[in-house]
Amino acid sequence: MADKLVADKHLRYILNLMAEKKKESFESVVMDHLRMNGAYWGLTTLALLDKLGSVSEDEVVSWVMTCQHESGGFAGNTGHDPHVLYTLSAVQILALFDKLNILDVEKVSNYIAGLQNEDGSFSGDIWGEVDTRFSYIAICCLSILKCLDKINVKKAVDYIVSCKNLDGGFGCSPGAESHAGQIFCCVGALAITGNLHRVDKDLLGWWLCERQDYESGGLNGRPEKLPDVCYSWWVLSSLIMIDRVHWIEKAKLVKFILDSQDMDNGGISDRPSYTVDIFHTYFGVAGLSLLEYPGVKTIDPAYALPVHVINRILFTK
Ligand code: GRG
Repeated sequence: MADKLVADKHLRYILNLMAEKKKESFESVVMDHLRMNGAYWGLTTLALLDKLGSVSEDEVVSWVMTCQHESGGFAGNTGHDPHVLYTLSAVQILALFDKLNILDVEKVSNYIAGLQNEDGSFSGDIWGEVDTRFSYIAICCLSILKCLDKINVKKAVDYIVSCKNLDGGFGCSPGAESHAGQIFCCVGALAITGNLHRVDKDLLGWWLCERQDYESGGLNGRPEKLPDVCYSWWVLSSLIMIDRVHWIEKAKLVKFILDSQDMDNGGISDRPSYTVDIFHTYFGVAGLSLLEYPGVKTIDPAYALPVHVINRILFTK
């Protein structure tokens, strides 16, 4: 049982994972193809703990740039293929370090805009898979780069709304089951584009607050599934964006996240007693940030970056 966030242990865990000597570890090897996402999860956790200064900015930024392709998109690692999933993480990492100025914004934004389809949806890369995750990524990325005018926002929004279900939630495509991860994407994209009035807030808020497991306090991603720390992010951020976060029991959720920490070696896992990983470490700390846990910096629920970073980007020229 844990009664506090062991921030120093999480810092050690993340720094070890990023260090060269750990490149052969199991977690490192299975993450090889999505290292860009892993870097975003680890670095944003550090930023929320006010420890971003513990890593070499030059090293990270130059590695990020080695992952960019001629098309303008970024890959998950050096020598891999580009995809919007990694392009958003690359842009977010540069934003964390206040280094967006080194980007060829024209090139990156053309890559993303070129993936919009006739019906307003977005493909993730040249191979064409369509998913509301990619709609969110395109909108979030282009908003950070101040290039939303490069896409047809109205069509993008109408497509997202076409993925809304009778239960108030959203799926990955029209008619697909509501899932908290996709709900974050759809609500986030609607928030960024000023279209939250197209969400049925009470209906969706009810579906989202029903994700809380009464016993453990943790949240799941859809009915009948196990609670998982990462939904502290996907569900809570959505509830905050639609102004219904007071519909869950915050103290119980804080306890669930704290109980999922590895108190000896740092890191946070899916749920108490499971094995930690960087994904759950990030979404656990990000969840605590949304829960206003003391000592954790505030994260923006739509952009998934610290509020001070978003303010720097959106409110400066
Ligand atoms: C910048 C935060 C951020 C996100 C970028 C990639 C993306 C946009 C969003 C992903 C949203 C999503 C679908 C999250 C869910 C991830 C997850 C834990 C899926 C597991 O699904 P199942 O079916 O698990 O394996 P359940 O919990 O339903 O049993």
